[in-house]
Amino acid sequence: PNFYAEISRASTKGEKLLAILIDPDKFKEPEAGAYLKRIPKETSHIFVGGSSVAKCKTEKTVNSIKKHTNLPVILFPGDYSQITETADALLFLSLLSGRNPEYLIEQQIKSVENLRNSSLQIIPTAYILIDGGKECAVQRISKTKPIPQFQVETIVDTALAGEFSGKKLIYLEAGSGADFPVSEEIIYEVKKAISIPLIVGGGIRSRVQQNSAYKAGADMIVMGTQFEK
Ligand code: 1GP
Repeated sequence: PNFYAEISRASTKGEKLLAILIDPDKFKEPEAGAYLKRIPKETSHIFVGGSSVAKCKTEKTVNSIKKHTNLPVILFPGDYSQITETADALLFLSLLSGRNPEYLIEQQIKSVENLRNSSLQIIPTAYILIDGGKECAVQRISKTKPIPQFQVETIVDTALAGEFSGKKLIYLEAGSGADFPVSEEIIYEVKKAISIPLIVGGGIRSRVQQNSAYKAGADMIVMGTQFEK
């Protein structure tokens, strides 16, 4: 299946998607079955990735997830070493909110060796880090600043610049474990401006937060921390 086409179709029809994020660094193989049984039944995708993951751990995690679920497994890598062929697709991220060339293009170039002969579906994704109230791992590792939530216009312009550059998805990220998620106003304004699917994640812990992000215009929500607990 073409995983991007499926996301895009859902977005056009107004169907809401839910991705559960699994960090290979925190993943425990013996608990995989029980964990995957407990995720919400409307889960549409499993995202796998983290900010600092030991080599090979991603592949082991993907393999073990695939033993327990048929949901598509999409890589959401913190760096190029987290790319593994055993997943279904790859969010090919560019951190457009930041001004660190390492996460704008260097990591992408380093990944080419692994992707050249790969059958992984590559989905160009504009990754936009927005202030979630505290320093998050993305900020720490990428050494970039998130965009403050009041700078709505900058966020919208960054998302549109991503779309104009050929990105197929916009991902608004408040950071894993954020104190507060991306505001409804930001989601609404970005969704209104773009014509590609919108992913929102970071600090979403409740049904109420989930539903308000959907209502504001998110096509897909990513939840990690809530289910790690
Ligand atoms: C982080 O958007 C994801 O990259 C999910 O964040 O862990 O806060 O759910 P949480």
